[in-house]
Amino acid sequence: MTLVVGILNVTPDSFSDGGLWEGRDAAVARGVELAEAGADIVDVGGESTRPGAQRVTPDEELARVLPVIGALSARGIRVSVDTMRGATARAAVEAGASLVNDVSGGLADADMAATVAGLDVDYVCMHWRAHSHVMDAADVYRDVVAEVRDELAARVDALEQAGVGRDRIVLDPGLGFSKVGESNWPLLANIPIWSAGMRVMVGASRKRFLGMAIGRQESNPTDREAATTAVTTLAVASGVWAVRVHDVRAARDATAVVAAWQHARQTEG
Ligand code: PMM
Repeated sequence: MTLVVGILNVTPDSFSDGGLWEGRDAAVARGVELAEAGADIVDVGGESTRPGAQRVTPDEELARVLPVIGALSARGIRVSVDTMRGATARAAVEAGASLVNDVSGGLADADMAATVAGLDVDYVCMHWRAHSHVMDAADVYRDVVAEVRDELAARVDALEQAGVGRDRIVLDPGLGFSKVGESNWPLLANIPIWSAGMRVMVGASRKRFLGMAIGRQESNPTDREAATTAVTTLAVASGVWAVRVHDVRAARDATAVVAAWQHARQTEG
């Protein structure tokens, strides 16, 4: 059964929920709400990666995420940390996180791979080419599926060399990261080609390319919720390990529908 990962950005500037859960108490309450709505994991991030975003300092990132991770873990909620920094990943795991979600796949911090190798946790290795303030310019592909497959394979090699077990790694196509519009769809439509049999996480929730596909490019991110659920449904039907979403209840409903559909399937003859 596909896991539902609920998004909790403790940031002033994330594209959909930025500024909503900035204070510790508001963030913890939101994390509890996500878990009660059915999130298997709550993904806590302290640094926005929206197109154009600037980096936050390591201290600021830690101050945002650690108290929230500690409080949610203490309530028995499974937490992941959304960070590109090895030091933040280590501190988050010490505070209770059991999954490291690195949108840079280890490229932003040379210490990330060795850090994760020393921690007893799973690691989401996302496809990434450049930091957010320049990533749209890196949306240049001859064959996006082959290039993402090869670039992810290189990251998996580097992680394995640093001591991260292959069975610990989850691959993510990095929808919206160095992929503005059309580049995203071949990755969704061809998951088996680039994922090499490894576990997959998909993070399409409310992103720009969905606005473009439904003909409402300039719309508010929350207006992309039905499109998000459509992608969730198709991703779950294709067997992904996890979907990362803002609206946990909608994703839970989609996973239940796919399960009912697949359960009723008859074999021919
Ligand atoms: N997207 C965002 C942030 N973190 N992590 C993973 N693994 N995959 C994603 O697609 C992803 C991510 C974009 O920002 P958001 O937190 O505002 O959705």
